[in-house]
Amino acid sequence: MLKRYALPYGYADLIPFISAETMHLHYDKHYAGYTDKANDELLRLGVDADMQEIVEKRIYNFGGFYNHSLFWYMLKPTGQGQDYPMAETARLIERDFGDYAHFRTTFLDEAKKRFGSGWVWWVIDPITGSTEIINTPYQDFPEMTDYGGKLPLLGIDVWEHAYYLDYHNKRADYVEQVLDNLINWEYIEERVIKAKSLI
Ligand code: MN3
Repeated sequence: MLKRYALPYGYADLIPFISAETMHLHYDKHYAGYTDKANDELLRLGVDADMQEIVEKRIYNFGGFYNHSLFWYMLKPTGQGQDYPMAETARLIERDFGDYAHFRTTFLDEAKKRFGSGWVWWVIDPITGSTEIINTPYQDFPEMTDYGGKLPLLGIDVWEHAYYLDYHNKRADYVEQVLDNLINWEYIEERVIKAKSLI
């Protein structure tokens, strides 16, 4: 059975960029919903079910569980930690985007390209090691073959439920505030180091 990952900070720790109300809705309602439905699927299919088949045919609930489980840890409480990429992350960004400013603009532009629900990701190709920014619809995730089997290094949820209470229809503002203020670059650095060790 899948268990919700504990929120690594309090519901109010992302204020003023994300309200406690949004966090309660997002973690208690939406994340719990994906987790419960994914567990219902597991129960219905039985323990002998082929995981590959489960995941491919039931992306929505399993993807919802997986994407959110990553997302909570990609964020840090307001005012804690650093607001810029650390050593290995910065090196990778400079190599593939020239500098952080260009990376940031590319990320924000990609968020605008995603019409409707989905996610924006900075991903690494596990074969070539090159990185890029992509968006995925609904609860799809970068490891899926449709997206070339990439590994997610950083992702932001751009579903309406992630920002509507705080930003109304101003999705670009939400993405910008999260990217500039709430990214847990220490955790992203760990993901970069781990991904590079697999290449
Ligand atoms: Mn969400």
